[in-house]
Amino acid sequence: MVDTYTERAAHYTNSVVQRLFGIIQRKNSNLCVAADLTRKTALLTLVDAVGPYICVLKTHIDILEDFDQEFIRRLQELQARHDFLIFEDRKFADIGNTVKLQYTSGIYKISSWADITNAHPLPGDGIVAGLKEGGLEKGRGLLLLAEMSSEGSMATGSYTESCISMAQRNKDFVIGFVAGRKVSDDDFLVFTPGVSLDTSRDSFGQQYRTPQQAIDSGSDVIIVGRGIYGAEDVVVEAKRYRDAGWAAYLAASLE
Ligand code: 6AU
Repeated sequence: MVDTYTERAAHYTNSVVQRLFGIIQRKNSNLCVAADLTRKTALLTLVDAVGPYICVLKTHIDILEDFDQEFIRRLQELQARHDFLIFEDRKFADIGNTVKLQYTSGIYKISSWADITNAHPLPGDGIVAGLKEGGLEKGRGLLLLAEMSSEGSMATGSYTESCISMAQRNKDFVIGFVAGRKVSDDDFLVFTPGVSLDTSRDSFGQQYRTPQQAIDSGSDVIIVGRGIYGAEDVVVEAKRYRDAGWAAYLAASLE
């Protein structure tokens, strides 16, 4: 039997995690949609449609061709209307001083609107220290990429173990991992990409598992991109993935 989201909320100090568990319970959803669209109107239309069914919206802000600050304002309106967290999938990978600037400055000013972002542990603890300076006071949280869903990923074995140690040293800001399974006994969140009900891979080595397989491996939040935004009816698919993820969670918490 796994602990419920509500039971687990007590183990965390980071306010982002408290907010996330609250949303998951209110909406009965552990679904994160990866909204990998390149035009802001299309993206905002997608978010408005799937918003009621998700706990987290994941962005790749640098693929937007017509980004402006107005987009952020409208995204935040949708966030308030539909009650979800925003996860900017920036995958920072540089030294601390550089990532702090990339996180807080430039065109995107990610730390000013993204509740969660992520980073590769590759550069060592300095990457967390730099991002922490930009995000902790704003109440943000960080996920470390402990594993990747793509074929041939080098984030395995001792690399994954070092990533877990890095998270343990930085529990105030690191809220969990991007990974395919529960990689650590500590109560870190696990966000799992590479989830599809209909496909097992794409042409670039992306590897998919079902929501049930992901949750049974210890995932807390399933990330679905093309399975939802690539569908003819995004609402039907968002509901389908939300229901599949939630049913798998309920079954796991009763087992
Ligand atoms: O469902 P898809 O394959 O259309 O999209 C998966 C999403 C994409 C990737 O950039 C992201 O998940 N992703 C990540 C993340 C979230 O960090 C890590 C990884 O190992 N694999 C992966 O696909 O937006």
